[in-house]
Amino acid sequence: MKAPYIEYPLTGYPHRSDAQMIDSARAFRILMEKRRTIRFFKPDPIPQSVIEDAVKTAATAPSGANKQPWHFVIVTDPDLKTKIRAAAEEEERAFYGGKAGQEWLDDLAHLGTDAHKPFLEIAPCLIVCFQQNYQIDEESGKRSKSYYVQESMGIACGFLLAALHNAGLATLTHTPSPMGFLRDILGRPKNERAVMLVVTGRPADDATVPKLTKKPFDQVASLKA
Ligand code: IYR
Repeated sequence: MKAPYIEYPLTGYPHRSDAQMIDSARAFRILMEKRRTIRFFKPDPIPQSVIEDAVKTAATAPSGANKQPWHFVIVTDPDLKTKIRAAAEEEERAFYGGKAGQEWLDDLAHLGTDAHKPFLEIAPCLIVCFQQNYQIDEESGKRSKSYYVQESMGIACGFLLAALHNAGLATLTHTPSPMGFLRDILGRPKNERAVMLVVTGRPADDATVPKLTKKPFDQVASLKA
């Protein structure tokens, strides 16, 4: 059944002049250009409300038929982090030991990454992002479909990274493969699959990042005016 349509300005987002738009688009670009994937974290805890606000931001993402096919597990428990690190490093040893194949390993060489993942224990918070391949109604147990799950998840995870960065936190998108162990360790249902583990916290004072460049605008976009 069609939902009632409500007036968009009533939902709170103001109409903007061109000048305001130009300023805020530039300010946001400059903010986002400062984001880097960080692998060195301070162990200091971060306020829970910061993480909750970032996850709430992620959950505002558009999704196929508004099914919101995601669940985020916020892990700060040290024992769980230790378990996750042990299981992730086991997968990563196989990956770096040859499972990835030579081309992939060659492509990663400039990042200097390996199977050693101390940040999974050091960082104060891990946000494990699960996609729901189908949904199970909590009350009736009835199964229903999700649509464009990968696309929806990608957008939600992008919002999450932007929100954490905006709050001043460093992030690392970690994707040990396969990630089946996360469902088991975190006790998630079988309709869910972990797609990304977002490690977050304050960056270590001596954190370093590889010197990388982003492609220029004319390589990533073309104008057909
Ligand atoms: N998951 C591994 C390997 C890895 C893969 C890609 I693609 C990267 O951009 C970085 C790392 C790891 O986290 O080390």
